[in-house]
Amino acid sequence: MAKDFKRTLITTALPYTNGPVHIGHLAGVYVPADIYARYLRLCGRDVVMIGGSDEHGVPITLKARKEGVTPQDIVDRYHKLIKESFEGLGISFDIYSRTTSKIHHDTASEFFRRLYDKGEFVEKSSMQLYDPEAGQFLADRYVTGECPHCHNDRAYGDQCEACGTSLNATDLINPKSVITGATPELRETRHWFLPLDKWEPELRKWILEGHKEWKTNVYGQCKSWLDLGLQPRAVSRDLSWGVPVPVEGAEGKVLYVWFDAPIGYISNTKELLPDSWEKWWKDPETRVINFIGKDNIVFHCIVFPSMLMAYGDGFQLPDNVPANEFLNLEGDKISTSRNWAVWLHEYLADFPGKQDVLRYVLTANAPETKDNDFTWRDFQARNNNELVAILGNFVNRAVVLVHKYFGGNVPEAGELTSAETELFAEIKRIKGEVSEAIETFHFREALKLAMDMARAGNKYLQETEPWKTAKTDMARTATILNTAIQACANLAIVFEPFMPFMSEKLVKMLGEGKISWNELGNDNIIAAGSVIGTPELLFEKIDDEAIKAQTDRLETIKEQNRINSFQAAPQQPDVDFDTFMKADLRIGTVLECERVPKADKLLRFLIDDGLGKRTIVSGIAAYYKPEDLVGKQVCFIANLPPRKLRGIESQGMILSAMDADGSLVVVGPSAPVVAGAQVK
Ligand code: B3M
Ligand code: ZN
Repeated sequence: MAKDFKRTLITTALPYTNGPVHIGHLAGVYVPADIYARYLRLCGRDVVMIGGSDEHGVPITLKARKEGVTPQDIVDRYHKLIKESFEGLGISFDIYSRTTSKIHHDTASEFFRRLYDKGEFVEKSSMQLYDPEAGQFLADRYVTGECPHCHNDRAYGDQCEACGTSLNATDLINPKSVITGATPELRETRHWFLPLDKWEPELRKWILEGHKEWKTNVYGQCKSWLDLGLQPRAVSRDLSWGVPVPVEGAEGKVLYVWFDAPIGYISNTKELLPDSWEKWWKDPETRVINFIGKDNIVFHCIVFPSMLMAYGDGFQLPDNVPANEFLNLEGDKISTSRNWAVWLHEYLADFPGKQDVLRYVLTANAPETKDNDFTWRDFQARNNNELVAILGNFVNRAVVLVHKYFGGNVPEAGELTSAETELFAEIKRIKGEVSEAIETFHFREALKLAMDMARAGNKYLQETEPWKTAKTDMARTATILNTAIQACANLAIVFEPFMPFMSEKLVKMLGEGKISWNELGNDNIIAAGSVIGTPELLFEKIDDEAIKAQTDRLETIKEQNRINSFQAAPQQPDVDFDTFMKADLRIGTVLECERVPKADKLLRFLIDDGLGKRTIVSGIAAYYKPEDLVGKQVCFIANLPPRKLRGIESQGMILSAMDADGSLVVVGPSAPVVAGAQVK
């Protein structure tokens, strides 16, 4: 439990700066981390939340090359965009820095050097692919070629995205350099390896025995890595973008991005707290929590802890690594390269003032135990049916009624009845459960409980009916509305970690100053006589049009991806000219077109072919309404031998083009011609 520690250091995975952040990042890492940090702060605990951009790695250099700019240009662009959009969503980092900073380069460099001096690395030579034209070694994604498993010919040097297998660049069939297109050759190169096997016994003890409370997805992944047996892992690369390897004779080599990135947590803490950072990392009274996505588990639970143990000097290992699974978008995997994402900066522009709606939906639907799906329909429904109809509605009724009956002044409560005591008992019970859920990283459960508090408020008003008592008993009405306002104050507190913008607005409306978790459950947070601000809606309905704009955008992207993924069939062997000329291709005008009964693929055409009328049967019923084809001109082969299809004699064949998705489009002249015109 968090209470036993003096302070909590929260780290959040450092996003790569080769693109903006999307809802998958938010749901997986930043929203849960922010809920946790805000909750602890509200409880008055000592917390820092560390964030920053991961600005090294091969994808950034490839993007720079593609755009003809420097890697620094790329990281500058996305660091700014990411930082600003996190601020826009209210992610409350105490620092959001970057791994190209001097303090990070110095810290990472010193870290490597200490391990090197302590003899913690093994140095090994190996054969790596080298681009003779570019004069450099080709790390991971700098090589593409054919996958040895599924024979996809666009596999990368580290992974085949078609079959998901992780590869070594030297496994690829027909490898090509991404830089020059040249065929790479094998050359010898030296690298430093961290022998993870050395730390295996300690890792087993620390995780498998000491942290059985970790989420099952995290614990399970660690166990299977450990059971497979750990291998030494290379911590350097032949690359010019990154933290240079601080060893003589290591020119042209940098630290592997996964070596330097987690050290970024330390560098950023140093930058934030130059005088006291050590107690945040080395004092056993500090609790370190790493918020990450599931693809980062091995680096945070195996690799980085091994690095910290190798370094020694009291560095604390994480006390928990509450990694989430993945969020999908409308049924498909989120992908930066395929633009299949809801980008945070675009959301903020499209839905100004609705940060909390996104925070709410991503938490209500968080992929805590399994992959989950984000859909715009669900987003709309949760806003309209939960935020507007339950929470917004309760607060609005309470505030409006205080204005209506008491001129906006919180009335004095008289004698409490069981309705009031039950409501506050319920609020106190929920407080305990929300605390427990947040402290054990069950954020969606916590949010659901908080919503139950708003439901309890609505139920209270429904049962006490102050609009009725106002006709006969103003003293009772005063008690009810005082209670309702206290409930609003409780909601402002319980929702602060989840929806800080709403909470702030509500606190202001209630005329309060600072709130604290301690007050949650109290029935006298707002003093009688306080002036309540003019009623303002906390949430507004999101209409179908706004949702349609988003789903239309996704449709367009899907269409674009479909086109981009199309691979034209290889060219057929040559056909001699005379053979080709024997095919009698003509244009005909469609006189009649109808479905062939009991054959869902077939259409029967009656065609004016210039000589007379002919019947052709064609398998395109799935793609056309027959009536839409009447009057159209089509290209057909006139001299195929007649063929019976479902008892109908087909006298020729209508030509169609097959689109990327396999659908058929009839081929015809681009301007009207006479029926029977020959196609030459
Ligand atoms: N940049 C990978 C990722 O964004 C990586 C995380 C680093 S955390 C030290 O998934
Ligand atoms: Zn493959």
